[in-house]
Amino acid sequence: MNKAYLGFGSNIGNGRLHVKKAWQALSLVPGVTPLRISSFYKTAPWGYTDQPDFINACAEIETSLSPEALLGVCLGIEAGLGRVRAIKNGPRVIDIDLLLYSGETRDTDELTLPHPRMWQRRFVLDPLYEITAGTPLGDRVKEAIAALPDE
Ligand code: PH2
Ligand code: MG
Ligand code: MG
Repeated sequence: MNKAYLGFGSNIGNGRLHVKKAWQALSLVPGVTPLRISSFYKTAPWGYTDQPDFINACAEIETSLSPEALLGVCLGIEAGLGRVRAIKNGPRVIDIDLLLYSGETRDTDELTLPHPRMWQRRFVLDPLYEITAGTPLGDRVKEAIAALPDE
């Protein structure tokens, strides 16, 4: 069994509902055991700023799926919830990012592990800290939060 961390984001329609639905859908996937999800954070858009605020959350799962298979599952759930890819970093019904997968690293066109931008994004680090505080990963997340520039 492998432990993986996922990041959720939504800023079209009812973001809380979309994150909840994505989490429910994941829990139904054979080979995925949901462990915990953070509370929901309302965050200002990073990158392309002319878009609505996001709802963000992070979750911890246990899985027997490979990182590539898990990514495929996440993309399938995004599509099932109606995600259409238009503008880079633009508005989305649901984004499910594979942040960390045990100690695995990847650097392919399909998948980069750990997620290349996670250590710089408060909208990832705050919810991730909530579910990892008191663990070695939580210590790394806390350090990364402390290193973020002031807003
Ligand atoms: N995701 C992005 C780009 N910008 N900003 C916030 N607040 N939350 C996100 O999840 C987010 C973003 C690309 O994935
Ligand atoms: Mg993302
Ligand atoms: Mg994504």
